Amino acid sequence: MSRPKVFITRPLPAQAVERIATRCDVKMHPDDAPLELAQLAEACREVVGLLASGARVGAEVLEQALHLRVIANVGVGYDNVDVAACTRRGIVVTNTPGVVTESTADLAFALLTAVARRLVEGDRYVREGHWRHWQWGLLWGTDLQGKTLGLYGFGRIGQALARRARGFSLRILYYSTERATQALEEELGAQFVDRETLLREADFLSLHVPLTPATHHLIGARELALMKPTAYLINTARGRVVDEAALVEALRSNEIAGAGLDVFEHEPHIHPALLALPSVVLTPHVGTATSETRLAMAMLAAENLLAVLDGRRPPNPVNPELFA
Ligand code: 8YV
Repeated sequence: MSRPKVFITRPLPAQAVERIATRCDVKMHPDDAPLELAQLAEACREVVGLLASGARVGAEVLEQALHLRVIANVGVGYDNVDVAACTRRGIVVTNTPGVVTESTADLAFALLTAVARRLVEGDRYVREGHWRHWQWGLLWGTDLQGKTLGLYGFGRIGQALARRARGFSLRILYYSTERATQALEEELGAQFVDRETLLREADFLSLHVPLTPATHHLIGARELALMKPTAYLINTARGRVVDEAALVEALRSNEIAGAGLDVFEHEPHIHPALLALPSVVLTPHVGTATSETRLAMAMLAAENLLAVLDGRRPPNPVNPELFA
């Protein structure tokens, strides 16, 4: 019997590729860069399995991928895949929850401390040779102790951020469409509040929701206007959850104090005003970019892919209705 054909959209760790290659014929895009749509569609024509990392898999690709049985997305967010179309076609889509949690929460907390203590401004000040003598009034930031962290979304990553924040004596509020159990709220010292209270009371508002039609521009002019003028927005979720033009306006007019952003509305394009604002810390979508996490993501995606090709239920299906 011929071995199943699999395509991998960018070079992934050898361990994961070798694991798949034990059972499948593997082709892999050799560059750590996105494929053109037509290239991806062409590459998917004969395959039954696709390991998608940072690749947009929409109608154009699916139309040509007539043999495809599984798309194993290397990432927890799967807004890059047209899941509804896959479900209609019986194509299983999987993601990699769990393994991304701690590194993403680490980055969210790093952005939080970076904006609070003006880390990047300080670094630039030193490198550019402005430091002549110690100054009492130089680069004052804000304490974390006693401040309020507002978590918009309270899934795995939001909860992991709450764990970190506890150690820094932040007060923790959260809003989520689903309220956590009392036991978890007590364990994390997190209080459930309504959306408006969260926006009004947060000194640091951190976003932890997936991108869906319901969360597109969840944070816009109205929400930003409710926030404190001393508050910071932290986004390690998805750029399109925030109306970036409204954010720029809010920052320019001092409606909020600053932002720590790892994701952007039109990545890799960033609104030019954000680049010019010293109160904003920017990173290039690196929430999961650690050697440990990226390996774990690739291995989990490989397990998901192989499970489907073996006719088993994968650990992380995002369209589980296909197994009902
Ligand atoms: C990936 C991510 O970098 O897990 C996610 O949802 O955003 C990141 O881990 C992204 O999915 C690109 O592959």
